[in-house]
Amino acid sequence: MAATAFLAACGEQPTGNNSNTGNTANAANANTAAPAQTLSVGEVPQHIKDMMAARGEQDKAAPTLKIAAPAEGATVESSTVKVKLDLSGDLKGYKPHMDHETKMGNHIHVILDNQPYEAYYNLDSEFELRNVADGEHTLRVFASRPWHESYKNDGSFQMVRFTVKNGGADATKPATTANGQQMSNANANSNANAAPTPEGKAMAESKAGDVDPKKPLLTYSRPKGEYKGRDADPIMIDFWLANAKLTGDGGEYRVRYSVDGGEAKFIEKWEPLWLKGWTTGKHTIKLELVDKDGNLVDNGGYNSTTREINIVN
Ligand SMILES: [Cu+2]
Repeated sequence: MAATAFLAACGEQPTGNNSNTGNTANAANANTAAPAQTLSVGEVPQHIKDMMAARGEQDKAAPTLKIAAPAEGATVESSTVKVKLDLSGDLKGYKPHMDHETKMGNHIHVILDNQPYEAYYNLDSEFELRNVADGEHTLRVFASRPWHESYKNDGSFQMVRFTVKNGGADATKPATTANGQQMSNANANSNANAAPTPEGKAMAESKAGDVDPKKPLLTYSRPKGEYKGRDADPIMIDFWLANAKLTGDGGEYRVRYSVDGGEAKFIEKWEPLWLKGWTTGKHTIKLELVDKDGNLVDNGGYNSTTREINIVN
């Protein structure tokens, strides 16, 4: 994995429309200032379009998820919380599964409280949230494509609240990762039929927000983790919206985003947004649900979320 250390941020010529510059797609407008980055809205990249085409009808599926465990309102007396999901609906061939070679595949995004999501690939085996702290928690799940774009039909998204009591989580244990694209770990046990070690992960300490499931709720999904190569430019912003319609979809809300604390921009239609022009290094992305006047619509703190990503190239 030739991690060529790579000092391109300064002095590159503007890359204009970077058709296929691979690792060198960066620093769009860096005249001399170091990590200057000018992002613009780009197209769905060709390799994603190719995957869409190869999937036939699957992209038009309407998967329905049910959280079988933990049950809404459940008390779990363990710091290991087993997640069990049922998938039904109009699937058109949609099935979570990781391809061993590409390490990609349909999967479910699983979110404890407002942490970065974890990927869940094999619904036939349980998924474990490990080291979950005592207290109240929310769990959110939704169906996702191999390139992490969520299915946005009713029923794809589910949320429950549960409580961990006397779970014995080790509070000194550090969060497993803040920068991890942990997808590839999920298949440590991927020899399909072998006695399943459940997928799962130790969780950072967190608590539920005071979320009202009937109120507008923005769930941050992408970007997250580490990006390299063709995946690093453009990068997709994607989220789940419950109980709220954006202005461009006939509603009254907007999603406001900003990168690296810069100028706020707005998303007015609920669909993935591909941004190009990323420079190598760490970046923060903030996503917020706002009303027509630009005021944050609060819901337990979840409607304003900032994540850090790392572009390694
Ligand atoms: Cu994903």
